[in-house]
Amino acid sequence: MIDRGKISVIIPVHNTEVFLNQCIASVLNQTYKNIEIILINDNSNHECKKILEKFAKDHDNIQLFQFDEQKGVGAARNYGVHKATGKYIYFVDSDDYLPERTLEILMDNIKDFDMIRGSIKTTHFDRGMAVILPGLFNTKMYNENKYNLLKSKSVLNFLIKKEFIEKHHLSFSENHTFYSDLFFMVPALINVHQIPYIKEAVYFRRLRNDPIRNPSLSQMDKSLKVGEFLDIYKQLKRNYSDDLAGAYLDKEFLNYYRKTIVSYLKEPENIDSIFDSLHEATTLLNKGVINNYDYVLKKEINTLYNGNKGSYKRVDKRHRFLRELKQGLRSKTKFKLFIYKCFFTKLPIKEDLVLLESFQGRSYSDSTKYIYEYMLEHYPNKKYVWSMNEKREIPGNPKQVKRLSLSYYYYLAKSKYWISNSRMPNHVIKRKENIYLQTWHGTPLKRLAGDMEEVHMPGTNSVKYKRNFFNETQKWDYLVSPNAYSSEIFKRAFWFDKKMIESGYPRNDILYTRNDEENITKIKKELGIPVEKKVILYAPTWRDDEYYEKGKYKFSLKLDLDKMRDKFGDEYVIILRMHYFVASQMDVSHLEGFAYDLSSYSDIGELYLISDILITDYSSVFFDYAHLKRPILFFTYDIDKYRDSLRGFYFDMEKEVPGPLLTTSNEVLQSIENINEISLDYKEKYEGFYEKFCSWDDGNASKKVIDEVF
Ligand code: C2G
Repeated sequence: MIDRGKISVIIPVHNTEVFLNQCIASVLNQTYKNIEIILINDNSNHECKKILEKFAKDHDNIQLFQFDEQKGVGAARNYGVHKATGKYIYFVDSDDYLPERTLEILMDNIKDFDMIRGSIKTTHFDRGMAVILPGLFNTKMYNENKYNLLKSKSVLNFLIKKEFIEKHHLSFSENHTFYSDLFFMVPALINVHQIPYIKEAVYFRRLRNDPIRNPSLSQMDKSLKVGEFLDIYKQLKRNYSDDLAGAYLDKEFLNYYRKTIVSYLKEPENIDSIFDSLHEATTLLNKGVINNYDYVLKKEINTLYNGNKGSYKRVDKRHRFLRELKQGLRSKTKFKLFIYKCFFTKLPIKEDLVLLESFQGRSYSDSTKYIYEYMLEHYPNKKYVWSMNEKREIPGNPKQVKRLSLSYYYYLAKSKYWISNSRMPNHVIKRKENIYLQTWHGTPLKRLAGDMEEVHMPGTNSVKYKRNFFNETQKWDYLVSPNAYSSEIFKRAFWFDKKMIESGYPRNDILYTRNDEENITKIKKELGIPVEKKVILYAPTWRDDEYYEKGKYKFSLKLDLDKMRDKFGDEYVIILRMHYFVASQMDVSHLEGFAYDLSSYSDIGELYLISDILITDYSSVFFDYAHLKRPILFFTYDIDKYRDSLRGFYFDMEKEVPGPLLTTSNEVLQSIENINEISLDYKEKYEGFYEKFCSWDDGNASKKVIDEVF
């Protein structure tokens, strides 16, 4: 490797302690060795500061500068340039990553040019780090089209001669947070004629997994960004008369208007707040630039240019409707949404209407069912609508609507109250008058929503998943909690700060009110289960990574049912109860009279009541079953994978759960044989577990919830 002069790598840092080690190590690890690393701590937290100080102490080529108040990326980078002693300047963000040859490749190709750029890849880093393969490096020259390199509006992965920066007094804006790079890059590009671009010199930019709690700059609030963008556009247009730069800025402005501003203006009050600035921006557009755009954009921009807010609002409203209609005509589903959005949600809300749903319309079950049955008795004057995938017999004969049908949307819009035990569709519009009671459906063992590091469900990207989840939880007015442990997790994982109803679960009321011989016999008879036989219930959860397609999960049964029947067939029967996400069919036809597949039976609570032993794994069912104080076996044959790579747990199962963790079917069989001994062994642990997770319930949770909401 040839030494072609020193590079100053400037890394501004603000609270990126999770990513920092990886980032700095990747710079230290560069094959191009003549570098100095300038770290600017923009007033980060203690943990971050500690990491930075350690790096600075351990490496002679790292210098650390600290700001004692937060000044922003722009100020930090300017300070870095000011301190740099290298011939070249290169910026890295403190959550990003460089493969080891990036700087070497850039240096080999910059030659006499003032700057060079490599390619930027955006990634979650969930497939590990990529490396650059050795090979032929293709240099592509950017001339007239040089502004294409600025599509991401960022200085990242440009290697620039320091002399050039000084000559043209390039600096970042210190008054702007999001687009501060443009102040540096626009004049930089005005002053170069040619820039080589090397595809193989890669810079990996991290897509943050938590857009809510740990957002990157680009994931932050729109209202701040829009104001800033307009401001920067106007300043740059006024400062530089260069044709190519002007054309670039105009194009960026029109794209930004279309992509971001239009959706920002959905709230009419936002039009009031930025209209003047927006009008001013349109007066700076080059003559004729708008001619190449479509009618709708032309009309809006011309109206803005004329400066009459009233007529802009009218045009905006009309176009918004047309856009919705255009979307709506794309498919039957979209048409329903169009009607919902543009008509149903404009109708008055009915005060006495309650819409209910359980497990996304899959069943008449869970807490929603018990809340409903309580309300039916105590609030007979309210009108109830159940959202169901298929029509069922429901007490009180309420109206049933097929989930996601036109009448579902109609009742969704008209009902004042919504009660559900899981997420509603993303596009549900909550109006001011709506009251949304969310019961949720289990004490969490597996990490939930905001607490999940990576989301491994098929067809789901972590950022989108969390953002959608966040949008959902912000609609909840009330959330039911089964125990103090869950309250704490729910607040954090659901970003929930409204009313937590700490009542225990309505779905578990029957475990107190109907736990008697007469009732148990009745349920057994209804299910066709021999009354004299004892019952084992096998109720495992689903696996995020085993599926046929999105939402349809696989399950392969690891219990040896034939052996079980041979051993216990005289005394027991077994109920197989798969999670509602599992689409695999259990074939138990050859085990008639011993194995019963009740996966589609609506209410698992009734199955708890009639069973003498529960076998489960990581499903929240064991928290509920524990209310009965009956023995539980944990068939956790894949615990390492499940805990470590799929979900992560909130606590150590081995230490806390009130039964043994078993890994083979034989161990399960042995445990059933010795079930009395196991119960004795786990007695004390069970009591502690019950105290922690079950002590709020006493059979009155439905009443407590309803008293709170109504
Ligand atoms: N369930 C069921 N049958 C199963 C598994 C679960 O009927 N074989 C029901 C139970 O009511 C259980 C609920 O679905 O409490 C949630 O199931 P989990 O297996 O815990 O999994 P999940 O749907 O991912 O929800 O906070 C709880 C979590 O969100 C878990």
